[in-house]
Parts: sequence; C-alpha cells; structure tokens
Amino acid sequence: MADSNVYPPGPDFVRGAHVKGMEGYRELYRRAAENPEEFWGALAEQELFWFKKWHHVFEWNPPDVKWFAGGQTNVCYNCVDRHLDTARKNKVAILWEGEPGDQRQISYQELHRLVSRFANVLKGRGLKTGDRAVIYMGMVPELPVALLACARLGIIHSVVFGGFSAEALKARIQDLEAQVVITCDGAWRRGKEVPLKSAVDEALIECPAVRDVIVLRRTGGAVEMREGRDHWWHELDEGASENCPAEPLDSEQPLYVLYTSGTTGKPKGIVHTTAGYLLQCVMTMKWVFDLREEDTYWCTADIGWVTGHSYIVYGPLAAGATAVMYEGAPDFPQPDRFWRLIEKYRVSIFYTSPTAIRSFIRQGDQWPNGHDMSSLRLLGSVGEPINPAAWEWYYKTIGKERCPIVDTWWQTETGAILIAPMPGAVPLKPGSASLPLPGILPEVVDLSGKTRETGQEGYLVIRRPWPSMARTLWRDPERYRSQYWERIHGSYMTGDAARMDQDGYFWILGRVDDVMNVSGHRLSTMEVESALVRHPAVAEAAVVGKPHEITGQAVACFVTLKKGSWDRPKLAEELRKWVAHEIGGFAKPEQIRFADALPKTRSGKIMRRLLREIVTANTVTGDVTTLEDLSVVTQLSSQADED
Ligand code: 7RM
Repeated sequence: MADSNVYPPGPDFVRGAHVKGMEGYRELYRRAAENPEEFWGALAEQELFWFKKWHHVFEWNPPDVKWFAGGQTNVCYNCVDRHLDTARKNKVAILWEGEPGDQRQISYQELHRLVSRFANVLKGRGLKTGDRAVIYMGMVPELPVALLACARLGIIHSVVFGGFSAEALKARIQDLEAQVVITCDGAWRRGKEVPLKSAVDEALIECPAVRDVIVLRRTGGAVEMREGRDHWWHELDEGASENCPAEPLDSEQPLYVLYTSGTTGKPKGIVHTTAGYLLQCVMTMKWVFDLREEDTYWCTADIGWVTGHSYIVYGPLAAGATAVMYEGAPDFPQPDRFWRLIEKYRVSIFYTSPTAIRSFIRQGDQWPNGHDMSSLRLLGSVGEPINPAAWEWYYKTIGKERCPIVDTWWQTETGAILIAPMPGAVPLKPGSASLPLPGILPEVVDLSGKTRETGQEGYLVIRRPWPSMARTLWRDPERYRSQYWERIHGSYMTGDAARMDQDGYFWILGRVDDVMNVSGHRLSTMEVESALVRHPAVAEAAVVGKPHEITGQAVACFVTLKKGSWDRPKLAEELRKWVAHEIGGFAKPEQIRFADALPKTRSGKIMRRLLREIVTANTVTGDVTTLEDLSVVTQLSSQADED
C-alpha cells in the first residue's frame, strides 16, 4: 500500500461542492474540534425539524452519552413530512426497480401516504412506542415503508437480512422479544424465489412473544397463513387511514437494533437512537456524497446491513434525495445489470463495495463499456479495504477519470461514515479512507493507549463521542462497556488495525479480533465454530478467514470429528450446507479441513495464527514453541484444499 498516486479534486467538482478545498475542510474540522457543542448544536438546529428543542448538545459520562437531551423530534417526520411543504413534495424519493424489471417511482407525497397507512396498520395491531418489530423482507419499497412507519411511532425495528437462515432469524426475534414480524412471501434473486415466509414459520415455532405476522405479497408463491397470527399486508392496508401524525419522540428514543457479529458466537444487538443518528446521516450525505438537489443517488447495499439503513433509507430521505433502489442480483439477467441501471436512471452518485468491484473486474470491461455512464459524477466504496488495483479500475473504467472516489470507513456501531474524503476538498490516495470528518478524533495507538508514531501500525480508536454512535448493546450494557470502552480507557475501540501516514491519512488494515469480513459482511469465527459443533459428527472446530481474490476473505474451517467412520468428502459438503442452514448462505465455508487434533497451546487455546498461516501460505513459519503437538501442523498443512 504505497502512497503512490494522489488525485486532487478537479476544479469543476470543487466549484459546485458543499465543502471547497482543503481550507474548507480544515476550517470545519477545526471548528468541530474546538467547540463540538456549538458545532453540532448549530447543525442540529439547521438540519433537523424539532417538536421541542434540546437543553444540552451532549452529556458524556463514559460510556454513556446523550445527544440533544431534552429535545423531541421524529426520524420519519424528518425523512418524509417536512419535505411536503417544499418543492420536494412531488420529487421522486424512491426510484425502484425489481429484479424481473418491474418499476415504481414513489414521490415524497406518495411515500407519506404509504407510511402513514402502514403506521396505522401497526397501531391497529396494538403496537406502541418502545415495542419491537423484526423485519425480514427483500429489497422492495415496502421495506423502507416498514422502517419509516416504525420510526413514526417509536416502534424499535430490527431488520434481519433476507440471506439469514430461519435459525439466525429465530435467535434475533427471541433476543429482541419482538411482538410483530413483518415479512414477504418471498424475494427474487437470480430469477429464483427466496422463500421468506416459510423461514419465518420455522423460526416462530419457539417465539412465543410474536403476536402478529404481516406478510407482503411480492412473488406470489404459495405460503401458509396461520389463522389469527398471519395477515396479508394488502388486506390490513386497505382500510387504513392516511392520517397518522408522527409521534414527538425523545432525542434518545431507540430507533433500531441491528445485530452484528462480535468476537463470540452470540451476535450483538447494536442500539441506535434518534436525533444524533439522523443528524450524522444527513451531514455525511452532504460532506461525503456532496448531495445536491438534482442528484440521482444509488447505494447498492442491502437494507439488511447498516449501510442500507443509513445510506438507502435514513440519510438520503432526510436529505431529500432521489434514491435508486434495486431488488436483485448484480449479474441478473447479465453481468451488466448495474451499468444498465446507471444508464437508464442517469445515476450521478454510485456507492458500492470492493467485493462487487472486484467481481466486475473479473467479468470484463465489455460489460460497463457497453453503456453510457456519463451521468456519474461521484463514486463510493464501503465495507472493506479497497485494494489500489481495484480502486484504479473503478476510477478509470467506471468513473472515466472524472469522478472522485470516496472510500468510506465506518461500522455498524458508528452509525455513519467517520473517515472519508470530502470530495471537493481532500486529495485522494487509492487504498486510504483518508481524513476524519468534522467532530471525529481517530488515533492509532498501542495497547496501553499511547499514540503510535506516524507510519506505525496500531489499534484504531476514536477519542471523543459523536452523535451517531451506538448507545449500548440490546440488554447487554456490560458487554458494550467492556468491548468498546474499557480496553483503551475512555476511547472507543474499533477492532480495526490502521496506520496514519505523514499527511494524516488513515490506512485501514483490517480486523484485529476474530471477526471475518466476507464480501463486506461481518461474520465472527466463533459464530461459525458454534454452528459447526452443533452438527452431530463434529467434536471441535476452529475457523479463520482466508484471503480471497474477490470476497476479501473466505471462511476456512478446521474440524475434528467424533468417533465413527465418516465419508469425509461427503461430510465436508454436508458441513458447508449445515453452516449455511445455521447462519445463512453468505456464511457458507469455502473450505473444510479435517484433522485428528487442532493446534493448541499448552493452556488449551487454539492457535489461530497458525491456522491463518496454513490457509494463506500452506506452511507455518512463526514461533511454534508454545504449541503442544507439532505433528498437528504437519497434518493440517499437508491436506490438499477441498475446493
Ligand atoms: C459499514 C460497514 C465494519 C468493518 C470495519 C472494517 C471494515 C468498513 C471500510 C472497512 C476498510 C473501509 N459496517 N470496513 N469500511 N475497512 N476500509 N472503507 O461495513 O459493521 O458491517 O463492518 O468493516 O473492518 O470494522 S460493518
């Protein structure tokens, strides 16, 4: 990762940009650092609608923080209602295309009607502020409608990505004690139906708190509807009134819980609240995406991940954008579906992941080259480090060397982008997320919390609270404190390694904990290990991330078996399917290796470093003096890859 090429912003881009030139960036950054209360207070007043003004900008008693305490607002009101007495009322909010090619254009006014009606449906089921809804749907317009309807009433929503299995869904419904599940009959993916409702049925066998299931008809596939519990969305919606005022809610009212992988087998329920979260989503739409009234903006993430929450739903809508939303796979019916959509809708801002970019590179330049993408003016990347080669390809082949690329570093926990270039101000260096946004104080430190020297690797921490940070973990404030705030006292521990160069640019190097990143999706090694040992044949399992050309990392598993005679190749295939069943298709291991024992220290700890070396280089070079049984390593490395 040499800091070879530097790309300063082009004069045309700078002219129209929200923040112009390095002086513009430095001035904002300085103001936020010197007086955060004044800085964020002024933005909150200017950018959000309030039912009642706050009395304090923030109150910080580590690790507890309150932003805009005493204030009352409503996220849905800010995303929808307040646009209705402006020229945006008939502007398209959501420009949707289904995988089969069906289309919908929903204006802010129409969105208001849809959301109000569905909020009344939820009210009609007896749901109120503080109740919980689990949402398990495909990428259809009713998904943002469901989120916004919950936000309108203060019902805490938790979206479970449609790629998660019934098992994973069940665990989330139970942890949250949700009263309602909102789902679809199915979703379209590569021309096939992903059955969602049947997964809900399977999950609900052990979820007594769920009173109602609301089912949107999307694919028309056959579903079972249980009398008294299951209701069709369209039937409930038919009689619902379009008058449903947004509830004035406390600034710190929980907005949603999003489960993400941590270092244990149990996913963490990240809790985001109302005012601070929304403010930082809106600000980053301007600072990072440089959003203008006339833009057509497209973030290709799934709403099941945090990127979809902040940058398909809440950020763009609060900023009054026209956002493209696409239901299906990028390569359906052909590898040029994304480029076709950019050409068709004249997309100007395009935000995707390095994994997607690398797979486009592999498919060949003829696919993008066959389309007129001259509408593009800004490109974005998120989810994992982007390697300079992929960056250069994105810049040249997609952006035609006209469009800045914003490499955005953030996490489910941070709520919004924290480190990224302001495109009209900050020169780009391929592979670096560049400089922190205003109000963000990142540092690279050693384990004692001491700042590392320029150019040295260390742990990435954030020194001061910011408005969109996670407030706690659902029903586990202790884990929140110890995981994030205790390791380096008083600082937020990101779990990423990084280094800062002589220009103050941050280079993110990846996770330092047992979290893998597969196609930009977070997955814990322990989660996969726990899934494996639930299989009757498995005695012990150890899982590591293996470098992968396209997906960044792939899941590699080391397994020891219980006594018995096993058909190993057959069992390996069965275990791969088993993990997909227990967690979801995206977690399917690439590789299963069998061993008589796993490499352990004398105290019994699995030596993951060795396993990582084995899957990367197929040999072990480092220190093995703490290893109990050296023959294990020989056995593991001599095994040919299963794939
Ligand atoms: C938004 C999101 C978070 C983890 C994070 C990093 C990695 C994300 C970048 C990145 C390098 C980036 N949330 N990560 N963005 N690494 N450069 N621009 O992805 O909670 O699912 O994952 O993803 O390791 O800690 S997430």
